[in-house]
Amino acid sequence: SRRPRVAVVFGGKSSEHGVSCLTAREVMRAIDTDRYDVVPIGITREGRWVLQPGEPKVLEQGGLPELTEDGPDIAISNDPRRNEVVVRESASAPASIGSVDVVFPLLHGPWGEDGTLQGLLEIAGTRYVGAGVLASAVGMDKQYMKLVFAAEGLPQLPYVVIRPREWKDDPDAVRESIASLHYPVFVKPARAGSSFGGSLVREPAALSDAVALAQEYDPKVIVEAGAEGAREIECGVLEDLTGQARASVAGELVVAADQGHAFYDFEAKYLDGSTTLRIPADVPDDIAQRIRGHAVRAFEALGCEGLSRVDFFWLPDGRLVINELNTMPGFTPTSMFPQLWAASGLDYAALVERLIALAMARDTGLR
Ligand code: G1L
Repeated sequence: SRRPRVAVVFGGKSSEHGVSCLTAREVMRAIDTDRYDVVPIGITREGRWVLQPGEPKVLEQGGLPELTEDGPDIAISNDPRRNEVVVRESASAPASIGSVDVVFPLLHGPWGEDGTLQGLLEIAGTRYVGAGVLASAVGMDKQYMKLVFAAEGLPQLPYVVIRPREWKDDPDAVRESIASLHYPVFVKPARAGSSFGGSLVREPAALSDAVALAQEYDPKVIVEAGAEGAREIECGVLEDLTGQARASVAGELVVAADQGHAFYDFEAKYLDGSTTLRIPADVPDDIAQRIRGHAVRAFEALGCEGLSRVDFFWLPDGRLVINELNTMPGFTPTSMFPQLWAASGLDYAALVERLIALAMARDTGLR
């Protein structure tokens, strides 16, 4: 019997194009090619879908993984008898590269994790790794994510949503509700997909600039309580082969204090190496157990599939609150999610294998 074909889709129009290429390289390296055929599909920064020729490993230019724009364009067939990813060799006569059994979407932001790519794959009848349409869309929108957490009874910090009209018509009322969160606050685009457009606001005078910045990324803006002095603890959730959601050990993001960063600053967190992972997190057992329980509840409340990383704040006053859930967490071998599972006994290759197996076992057309 032929090997199942796994299409890895990566790159994309988002600011995390490069991260996505890097992640795709690692995922493709980890896929056991005795068991699966890998079909690399790149999405250019302009949004063109391009088949990546040759060995996935060739995908490298000047030390950094980069995708090739020279390959043939890709289109997804919506023929329900074929469910194929097809190559459009000329616009009028698409040529098939054969059917693809599973798509591994490694994309951030627009088209990637907001449910739209997932919807396209649903229509094509193609199985894919990770969250479906609804969970992806909810996981992308901080307002709706918080509504679902609240309905599930998960503890969280208060927040305020700012829509453009409210901000224009009655800024004083908006400012008043923000003041009740107590400064400092975080001001962020509601559907960010990354940390861009967010800022820490220490005083009311700095609010207008922060809202204007966030609105450049999303007209809907969310303001969150600042969680001063909180420790940030994260937990991985992964389905086992029976479809039961399981929690990893908890891990802590430790941001070096003395580097002059606004805390939870994007740069500190991802770019300059001043953040380290402490796995397992050095927290009391009952805190770790509550985190793991809440993580699974959050996963199920959103209707996630496959995997998620769930992030918490452990506050100086002892309260534990959920911050957010990420349906597409950082996924290089050194990222938090794979490291959490490595510490829980599942290495990177086994993780990738599990995700593909879960996707292959799914029904299509029944959601
Ligand atoms: F497909 C999975 F497994 F659901 C999946 C997809 C995407 C896991 C993790 C990611 N992450 C990324 O694609 C990214 C964080 C590299 C986006 Cl740029």
